Amino acid sequence: MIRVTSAVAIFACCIVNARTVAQVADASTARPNIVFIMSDDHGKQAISCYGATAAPGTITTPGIDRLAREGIRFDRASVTNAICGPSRAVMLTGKHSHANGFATNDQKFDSAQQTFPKLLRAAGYRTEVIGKWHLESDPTGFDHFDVLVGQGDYWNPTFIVDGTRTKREGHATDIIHANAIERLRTLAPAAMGGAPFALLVHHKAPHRNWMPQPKFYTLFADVKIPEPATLFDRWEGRTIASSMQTMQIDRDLTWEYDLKVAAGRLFRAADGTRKPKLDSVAPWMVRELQQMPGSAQAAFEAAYGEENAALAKRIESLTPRKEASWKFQRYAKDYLRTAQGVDDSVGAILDELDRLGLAANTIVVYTSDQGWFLGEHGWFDKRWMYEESFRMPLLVRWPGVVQPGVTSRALVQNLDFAPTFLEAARVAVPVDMQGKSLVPLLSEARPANDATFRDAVYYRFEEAKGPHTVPRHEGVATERFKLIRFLDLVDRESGGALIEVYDLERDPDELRSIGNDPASAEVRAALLARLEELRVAYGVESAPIAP
Ligand code: SGN
Ligand code: CA
Repeated sequence: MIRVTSAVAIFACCIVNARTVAQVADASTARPNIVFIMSDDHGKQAISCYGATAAPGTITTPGIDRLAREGIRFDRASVTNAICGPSRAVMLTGKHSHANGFATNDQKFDSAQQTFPKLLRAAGYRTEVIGKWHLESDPTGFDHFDVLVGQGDYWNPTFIVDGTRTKREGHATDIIHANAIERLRTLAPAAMGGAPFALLVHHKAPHRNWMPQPKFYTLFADVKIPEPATLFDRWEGRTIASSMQTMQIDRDLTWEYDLKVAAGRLFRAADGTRKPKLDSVAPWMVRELQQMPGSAQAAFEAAYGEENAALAKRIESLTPRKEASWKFQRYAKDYLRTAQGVDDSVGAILDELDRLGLAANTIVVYTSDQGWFLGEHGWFDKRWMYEESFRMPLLVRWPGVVQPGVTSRALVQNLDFAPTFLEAARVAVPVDMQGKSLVPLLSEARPANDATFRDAVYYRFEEAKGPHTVPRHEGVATERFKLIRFLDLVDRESGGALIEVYDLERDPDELRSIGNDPASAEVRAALLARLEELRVAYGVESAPIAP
């Protein structure tokens, strides 16, 4: 690791040549600023530089696309644990969940531990975080923090500003964005003078319950979002694991909270089959809707009222499949509308960096705390190691270092953020960090480094008792294959854990596990062996199962 050395000290040595001195002097005064923008639950299917596969040609995300044009787009980036708090803990520490101690959303992050913001701060960076935090303990290692309480509300949310609670009026995306701009303006003069900063901007959107800013209420009103081919998936060809979830669009979305339909008025309570799931709408869920200011409620009624009334007329005659299609449209549009606000924010942050003269010496990252199911396999939510939630968007712009418009298929993870930012800031990466710096993938030597960066990644989801009832699992993914082992589900035949194996080249949608195919026995054994190696390398406890 390169140490930041003052030009004066180097001159004193007299032995180095003039060119080296000039380079070091330049570099030492110009450590890059870092603007890390992370949203909550933004899948690549909803981003146009990734093809916007959910609705090609309909979804446009010019803000994020600009980062792809001017920087690098990672196509196979993945998380180590596809859930909010744990993903954030991994990002901060550069360690897997079991090593940083925060594996499920109901835990409390040990804020005394080492994080990259603390190390940057010790090295002279000014560090700040704004927006969603969701780690239960207050942020540490930041000169300034302004974060949402817990999940945070969309409307009139309460923030914790350097330890003090403050309720603000308005929509979370607007408030967090305005804060980001205000912080950039405040930080710019010192940064231009050579005092770098790291600003973490964490949007709440497009998290459930997908409440858009009113300016997006009518976006996509006249289009039909294509239904994913697997919207009515019943998970044949896989283990029973998929059927255990409660994240189905047809069954588990609630009328009021998720779909924003006044179900109480729509349905006859006496009708058993049509009875709204009112009992599953917790009071705090309803509160989110009630918190909407009057003007937003009026705009909402104007935009959604007619469609809701039309549904009310038809609902008795809708087949379950048609009802699911209706739910999908409402859900997908609200999700995309909410995500549009994030893209606007990204674009405006890039514009502001230009205006402030900071763009040339600032690394900008866009990512999400994990991916998302936008109807694929019939689901909303995340958690699974399946592609949609396992992969997240990742774009990095670093003028002068990253060549504009390149892409990478390297197996990078959110585990790698911490070492990357440290190396970029020329701070030594502690040996106990488990990620790898992405800096070698950002330079001109990238193509050669891509292939050798990492041959396999380790994944582990622990929150079996949380919402959506996804069973605990761990797994290994290589360039071509993926093995998922369900930790608490027993294979009756072998007596071992249930295992799924996918050939991502032949079966990119993961529709048929080849885990028990005799012809794939070698692949399965090799993946299990690699899984075991990774468990040892990362210090994962508990006995492995026999192959
Ligand atoms: C809440 C959501 C779930 C979501 C988890 C985790 N329910 O419980 O749908 O999976 O958060 O999300 S909701 O009623 O709040 O909408 S995470 O982003 O924090 O991991
Ligand atoms: Ca999330």
